[in-house]
Amino acid sequence: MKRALITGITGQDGAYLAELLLEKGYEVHGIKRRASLFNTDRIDHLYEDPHVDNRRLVLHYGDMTDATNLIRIIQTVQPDEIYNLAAQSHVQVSFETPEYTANADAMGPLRILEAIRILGLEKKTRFYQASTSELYGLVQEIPQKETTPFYPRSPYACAKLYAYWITVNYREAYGIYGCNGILFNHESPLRGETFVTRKITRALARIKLGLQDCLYLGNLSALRDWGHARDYVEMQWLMLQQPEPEDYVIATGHQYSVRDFVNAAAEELGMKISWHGNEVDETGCDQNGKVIVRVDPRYFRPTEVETLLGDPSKAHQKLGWKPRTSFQELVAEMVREDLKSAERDELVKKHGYKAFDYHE
Ligand code: NDP
Ligand code: GDR
Repeated sequence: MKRALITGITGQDGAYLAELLLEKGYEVHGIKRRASLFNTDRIDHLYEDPHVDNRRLVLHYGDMTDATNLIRIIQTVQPDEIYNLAAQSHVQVSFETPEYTANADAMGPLRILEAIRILGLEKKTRFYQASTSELYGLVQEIPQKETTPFYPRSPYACAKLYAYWITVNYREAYGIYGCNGILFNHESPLRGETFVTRKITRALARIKLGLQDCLYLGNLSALRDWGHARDYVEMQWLMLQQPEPEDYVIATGHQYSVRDFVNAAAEELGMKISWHGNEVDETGCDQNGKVIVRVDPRYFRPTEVETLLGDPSKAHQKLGWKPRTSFQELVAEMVREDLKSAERDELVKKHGYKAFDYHE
């Protein structure tokens, strides 16, 4: 039985990847941060009682900022594959916490690669690094592929740039099987609520049911290549099954604006939005002329990534990978799930309880 270690197992990708690897018969170990709440919602359906023998899902407390902890876990688990998904993954937040972001997102992968060396696992343990289309930042070529030059535009992207190159360097210097998956934005019903897609589907579902009045957004014209996380974790696994380690772009090859995403989500809910004003004071009105979307400049970034569009030809040609979920299917699934949770909140409210109502 193969053994995998996933950092960031409580995140969106971690949950989908853990599910995939368990289906494939792996013993899956995950690193989870200590928090004041359980914070395992995304993997609760996979949870196994720690008192049961022969578990195939094991969680370890750990943190990307603690090298001793990472070495000890890797020594105990002796993994065949490490998927390094843990990161402070929010671009806007990285402007507020740049040093912590560098510690977790740049030094974290270095700590794991060093642990592999210190423990003499260079020939045993394969390493996947969650690299990102944010590396392209101020884009130098459209569409972006493996050979497109990088130009990072945030502390997050700068930290991920170090992580990308240290993975390449340890591959070349020490023969470690290390790969970078350069993944473009991927979403799902498990997406964190403060990323733009989930923020939109969650808010519109709540507006539809009268639980919220307005959705506040930043740059509506930003263009992204959005895929489904379920399709993308398959590629993370495939990358580690090849005879030679290589880096791959994972994307759909299709691009939409944030405004397009709002329109598509609204349409799923039977709403139609008309847009007025310009980019700093734009509003979106429903069929009755009520403003339900507003631009709030607090969500503008000090340096923005205006456009991203990936070329996944290498993944297709070498690994036979193609995304399965279309943009419309992705939006529909996210809206469907957020409508269900809005309906739960509506019920709770009807019975006199206060429903969760936090917006960011
Ligand atoms: P999430 O933000 O959903 O998950 C991040 C995970 O990392 C969570 O489990 C989080 O734990 C954990 N984590 C954060 N900081 C630490 C730390 N210091 N120590 C240990 N664990 C930590 O991200 P996604 O699942 O969306 O993304 C997975 C990876 O892929 C990330 O590295 C991200 O940067 C990268 N990426 C994502 C893309 C996307 O579109 N989703 C695209 C390209 C790259 P907790 O639950 O406790 O917060
Ligand atoms: P991104 O995702 O920065 O691409 O990083 P996000 O969904 O945060 O932003 C996408 C685009 O939408 C614009 N935007 C807003 N963004 C947020 N979060 N909130 C808003 O209200 C809002 N309004 C407009 C942003 O300015 C941006 O242009 C994600 C993360 O998952 C990274 O970890 C990953 O590396 C990249 O995708 C690829």
